[in-house]
Amino acid sequence: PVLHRIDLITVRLPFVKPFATSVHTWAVKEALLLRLESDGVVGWGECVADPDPFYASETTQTVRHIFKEFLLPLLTPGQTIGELLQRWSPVRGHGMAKAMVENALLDLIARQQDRPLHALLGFSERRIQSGISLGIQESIPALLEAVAEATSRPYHRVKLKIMQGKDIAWVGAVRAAYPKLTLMADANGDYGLEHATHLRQLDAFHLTMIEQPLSYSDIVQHAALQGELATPLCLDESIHNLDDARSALALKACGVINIKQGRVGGMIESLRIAALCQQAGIAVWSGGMDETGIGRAFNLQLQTAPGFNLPGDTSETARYFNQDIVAPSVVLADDGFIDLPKGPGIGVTVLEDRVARFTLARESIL
Ligand code: OSB
Ligand code: MG
Repeated sequence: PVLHRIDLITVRLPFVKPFATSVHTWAVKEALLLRLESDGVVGWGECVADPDPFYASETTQTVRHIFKEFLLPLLTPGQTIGELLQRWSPVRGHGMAKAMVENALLDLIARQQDRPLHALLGFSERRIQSGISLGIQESIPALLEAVAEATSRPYHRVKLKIMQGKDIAWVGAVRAAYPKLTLMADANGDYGLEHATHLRQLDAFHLTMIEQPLSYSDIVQHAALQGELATPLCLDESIHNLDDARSALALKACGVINIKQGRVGGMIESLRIAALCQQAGIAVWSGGMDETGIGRAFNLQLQTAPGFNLPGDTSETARYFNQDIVAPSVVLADDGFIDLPKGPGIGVTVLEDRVARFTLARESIL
């Protein structure tokens, strides 16, 4: 498309509650939004990078830099997304920056064609499974309270964040109180291979999987750990692209991959990873990065693709924000499923007055 306006907008939305993990506690959602306009049609992308490098090495500032200096100059009217991704291939890494731009272009193109994004990608509408990720709590009673609140809504599965010192007894207490709950744990890389015997105690709680127990940069030690545990491992931080997924499968490092489209470079790379995993009989699901309604809408559209058969981290808007920047909000139906929003593109309407209310900085690039 011919772009008539390009804006980078930094927004900061207060979370309903701070989100604590083994690596950091985020009290607000600060995100970089990309707004593209062509002949009055607007497409939006949301970058999943945080202002800090504690989940991933990219930050909102590196994304701004890579976008302006290296990605934007390679954008030309009339090129397909496939051609663009090919032209971007000399830019190593920076998947979060690439995803932001790819997302905004896909939303724009789908809106220009007045079609939902899933249709543009070739997938039929389907209802999406839900899941909730609970941050690390102060105490076991506080955790049980958080699980009680989560299970008061019909989520298909609950994920507990764990870390050293807040793990076996904590997950065990939840399992004892909820014998039938579909439950998993996410360590965000807090353990080492020397903790294999310790982590093996989690096998008793029949978790559906343990996400990223070991380092964000490791694949091979996960393979060794998987050999020691009955519970399937799931990789999140370690998977940056299709090559990483191929390495993980070849090494039998995991039984499941958490595909975050915002982390792996966008929707197209996500579909490649999902197809590879499907061929290998490995389950995938869509993770989340506590996105605003823009990023979450992309995650919903992605889950119409084949292979996304496990409930992911797509939760109701109300558990993240009192006020979001899109309408409609994500709400679970009585059976726990999420109905895709109906509109063109990512399906939701971006509320520009809300965006303005939460804007920290706005940079007009074109
Ligand atoms: O590790 O999956 C993670 C949120 C921020 C950073 C990392 C992670 C998460 C989540 C929550 O677990 C996902 C969500 O609810 O969007
Ligand atoms: Mg994770």
